[in-house]
Amino acid sequence: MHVTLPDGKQLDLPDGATALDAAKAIGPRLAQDALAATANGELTDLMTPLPDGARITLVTKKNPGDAAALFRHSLSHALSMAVGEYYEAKGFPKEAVKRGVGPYIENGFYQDFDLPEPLREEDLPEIEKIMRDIIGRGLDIVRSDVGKQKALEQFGYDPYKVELISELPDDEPITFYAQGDYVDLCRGPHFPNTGKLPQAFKLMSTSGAYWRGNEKNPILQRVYGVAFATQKELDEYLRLLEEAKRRDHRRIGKEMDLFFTSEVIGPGLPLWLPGGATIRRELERFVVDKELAQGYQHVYTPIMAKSELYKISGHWDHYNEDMFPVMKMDEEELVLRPMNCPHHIQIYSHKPHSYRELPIKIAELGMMHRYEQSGQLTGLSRVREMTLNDAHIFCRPDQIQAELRAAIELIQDCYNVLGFTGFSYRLSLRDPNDTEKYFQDDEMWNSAEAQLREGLGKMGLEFYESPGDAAFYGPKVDIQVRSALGKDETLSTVQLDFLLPQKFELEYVAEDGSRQRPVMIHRGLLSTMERMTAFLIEQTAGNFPLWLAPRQVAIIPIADRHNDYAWELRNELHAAGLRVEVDDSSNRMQAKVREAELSRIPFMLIVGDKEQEAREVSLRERTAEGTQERKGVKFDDLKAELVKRRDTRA
Ligand code: TSB
Ligand code: ZN
Repeated sequence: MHVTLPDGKQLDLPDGATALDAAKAIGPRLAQDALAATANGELTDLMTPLPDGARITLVTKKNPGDAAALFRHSLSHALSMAVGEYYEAKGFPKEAVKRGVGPYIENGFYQDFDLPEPLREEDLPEIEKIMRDIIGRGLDIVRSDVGKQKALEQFGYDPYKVELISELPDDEPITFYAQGDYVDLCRGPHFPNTGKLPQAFKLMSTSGAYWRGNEKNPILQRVYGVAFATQKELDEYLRLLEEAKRRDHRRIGKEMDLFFTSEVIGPGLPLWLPGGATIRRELERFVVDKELAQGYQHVYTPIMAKSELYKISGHWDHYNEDMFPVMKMDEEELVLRPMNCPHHIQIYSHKPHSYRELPIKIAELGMMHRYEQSGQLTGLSRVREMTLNDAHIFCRPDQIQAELRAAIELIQDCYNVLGFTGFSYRLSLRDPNDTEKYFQDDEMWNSAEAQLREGLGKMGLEFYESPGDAAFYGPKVDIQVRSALGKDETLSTVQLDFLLPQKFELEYVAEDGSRQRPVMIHRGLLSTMERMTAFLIEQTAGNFPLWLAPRQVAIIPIADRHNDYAWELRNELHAAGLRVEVDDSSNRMQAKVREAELSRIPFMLIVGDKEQEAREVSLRERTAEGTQERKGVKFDDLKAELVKRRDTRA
């Protein structure tokens, strides 16, 4: 057989040669350094026979390619072996440890176990130590092909392996990978020797996981690890993880008393505490004013409707899984609305419209209910009751491009004020093969998708396409952000819909007197107040700009004799509409400052003798760069500055 090297050279090798044979043929140095290989672009290991005629490259430390996939997988074997040795040392027979799967994953690996007694988090360092020892032993990782019968015999004690082996074809060889006295059924590929595995790994946690992900099956114990080629990368990853935890909106929400959920009210139904409600109210005022200035008309509509409404709209057929069950009352069937569109459509149809009136933009802070899976619920970012900063734009076909642009620009405008960066535009298209989720009409979809693509193109926005993420009624431009937990989420959305106007037989009177069908643009500007607030908390790590901060100013008198002055200032700021408090507790000044800092109050005004005499304050301001101090600030100037900052939403 022969293989082709990256420089085009051909290498003749004996039949059945592996990448290690190829490396040896090139030179002993490379054979020493090689960790893995690619054959025709696919990652393989040094122990697997190469296909005849393959184009190969050798993976080394200097040319690591996707080596991480391999060493993460091999580390899961090291983990598996270490856990075996751990229980053997405790006196359990080898067969007492049974194993599910152990793949590599993003940033690391895991392995599932059925153990004679559960592993606790405290035991993980010990397991890690054994893993490092296994690496230190420098064991060759050996691949072998065996027949199905032999495989079944070898793993007879392990029902999980037996199940997997039984499902493999009878006539194909089954591969084992062994290191020392540890053998596992595995397709590979792996590193050639445990000694080549990186030490930059860490076991993170354990959790329960159903065998094969099926809740009817037994629960296995899953051990997770993270692994990188270098300690530097591992440290950086752990630092980011800490940072993410620090920003997690659920944690900050608790610390700042912003929201909570109550056991007796139910999961996914958050309660907004006064602090969180303040943030929300400020956002709502901000966005409603923006919309009014852009010609949106705000309405209020009921949060429920007869199920009939959703049968007409198509939600009944295409969105049923996300809806709460029907409420039966006398002769009527009611449902909680999962979307506001049909209600706004009723408002549009309430009166006839002429072409001159269009676009008509109906907006509402509309409450909706969606039956999200309980496992999916996350703080405020994924809930079951939510209020969407929603609008439906009814326009003529010739107005589509201008309205799409206006909607996207309004989003950009708001993001500018909020200081958001690091979001991306996703063009969410239908999956043409999914006939269940999507209304079927090729021409309609092609035309709507083309319009959105054109709109994004004309605005010069970079975007990526995502088939299968459209709404059932039309394609969307989604604005994607990343949560502290690393999850990709949709914040704002602009959706083009030719379907609902048809289902509800919407009309306008055209210039020539004929009746024409309008087009709908669904648009969530700030997203739901829930998801937006969650995102804002994580973006700012709770350090809100003045206009959004639930508690804006803390006045700290140094001694009791400054209390009157503090209250006088408080009353003046309060009269200017600022959210101010005086800490006239008997605590020491340092303790009061720390308390205000922990509460993330952006402005601290410290007042003592000197300040009182000159009608001044000592200012401590929290900024993204840390705390800034200004001494001897004239109170009247400061008041004007604070009011201006608030009003300009700086
Ligand atoms: C924009 N009918 C349209 C509307 O007119 C609509 O409802 N679109 S949506 O289904 O995409 O929802 C709008 C936004 O609500 C989403 O982009 C997302 O930001 C937010 N959202 C959706 N589900 C949840 C949830 N479970 N919790 C919090 N926010 C959610
Ligand atoms: Zn809608």
